[in-house]
Amino acid sequence: MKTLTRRRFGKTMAGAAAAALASASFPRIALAQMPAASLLQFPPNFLWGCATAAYQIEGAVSEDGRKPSVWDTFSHTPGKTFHGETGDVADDSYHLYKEDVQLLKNLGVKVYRFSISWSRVFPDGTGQPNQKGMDYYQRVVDELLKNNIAPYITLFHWDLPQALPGGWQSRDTSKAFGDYAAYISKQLSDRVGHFFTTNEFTCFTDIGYKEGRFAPGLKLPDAQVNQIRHHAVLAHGMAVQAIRANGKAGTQIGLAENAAVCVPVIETREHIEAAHRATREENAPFLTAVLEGKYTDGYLQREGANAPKVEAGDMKIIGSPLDFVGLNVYTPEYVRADASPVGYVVEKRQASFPRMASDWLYIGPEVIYWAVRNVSDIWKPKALYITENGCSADDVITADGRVEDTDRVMYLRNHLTHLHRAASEGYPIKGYFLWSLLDNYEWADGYSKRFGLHYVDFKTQARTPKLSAVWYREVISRNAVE
Ligand code: PNW
Repeated sequence: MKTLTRRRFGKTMAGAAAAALASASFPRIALAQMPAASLLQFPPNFLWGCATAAYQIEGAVSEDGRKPSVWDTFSHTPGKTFHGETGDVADDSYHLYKEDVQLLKNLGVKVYRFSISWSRVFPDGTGQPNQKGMDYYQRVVDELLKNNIAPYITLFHWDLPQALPGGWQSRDTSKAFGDYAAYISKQLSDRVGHFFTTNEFTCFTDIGYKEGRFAPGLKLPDAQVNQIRHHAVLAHGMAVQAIRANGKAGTQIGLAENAAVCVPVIETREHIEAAHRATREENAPFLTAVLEGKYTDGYLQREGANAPKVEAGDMKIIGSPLDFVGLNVYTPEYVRADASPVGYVVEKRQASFPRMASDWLYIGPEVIYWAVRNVSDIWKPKALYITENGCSADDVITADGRVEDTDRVMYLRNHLTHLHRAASEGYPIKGYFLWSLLDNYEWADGYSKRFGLHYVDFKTQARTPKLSAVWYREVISRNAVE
């Protein structure tokens, strides 16, 4: 009964959201009035999009045969998340997905990145697929295609099936991930052209198994953490091979990684070279391993006896060639050249360094330029996407339903200005996925941090476009940032 009410209300409100977006309350300036030269034009066919993830938006955690993931278990463990909040309902996108596709359509995006909940499709992680779970993603894909939005699918955005013994501590999980990837690519690659294997290695390895702030909430010693990291990159590689073997020919495969982005303190040759060295070393267990098919000598020396145990053939699997690299870009690391053996130093952040509403979200818009440039210069990927960028803000909704998030617009505008620089210098940047389409379950921060272009009232599920949604629609329609 409660769900029905919420659903009906949500439906009405998605219509209302479209009306608000189109209404005179945010007057549009006629494009003819804008001197074209004042706009930073993106390349033709640049792909503008939004991103979300399953556990953060779907809710319906025990519907149609879904079984728990480690995030269900973790969020239901007292003391682990803000006010004990869980993803049980989240944005109820499991039921409201059609309305959410309309939000995307109203923005004018061409691409949408979302993730599949592994335990919806394989409730036990392996074994028999759950048809009803798979049907949901078929419906989402159909709805997107009907609205001319290309689906870009993430296979794993942290919600590991709880049933898998040992989680990422077990090498069998890597194999299970490959099998799951094979099944999904068989089911969807006729209509889905792009797959991301994993999202952000550190967040489900280090933060989950070493710091304990994310699921499964463990604090294991370094040797075990390094082995977990190895299983994670191995899983990625196994999935790449599984999709190549089972997906339609030409399916594009990559990953979405929040690589450490090393920004040279000053744009001079010595600091740029230091930033390149730092990029390889700071990402050694993850992106560097994936793009080079080996662990750096520096990483192996630093870890010594704690280094991962690598079986014959693993590194080749991990280094399987990719069609593109996806980068989730948030916070810069400022790097300077140094005479030490590694040849660089990562600067400490001053207390006054500006940040957005999440305490880790420091603002340095040039981060997005250097993310693209460092990765391109070092590894020369065929194509790059920004798979996430965006920010939390202390949004306030007025009585008449307006969210004037000028701080988020400032954040986004500045980042896109620096992304424009990367595109205009010829780096192969194909698209940008803004995090996020709508406010959602922000992991351990629960619902206390809002990243959406649409404000969500979590009691009613009403979605309201913020000023940033109106702004992003302008960016997309002009293919330019001001
Ligand atoms: C990413 N940090 O997570 C994730 O891919 C999203 O699911 C998430 O909602 C978004 O960014 C915003 O947080 C991160 O502590 C979470 O540095 C934490 C950190 C970085 C990224």
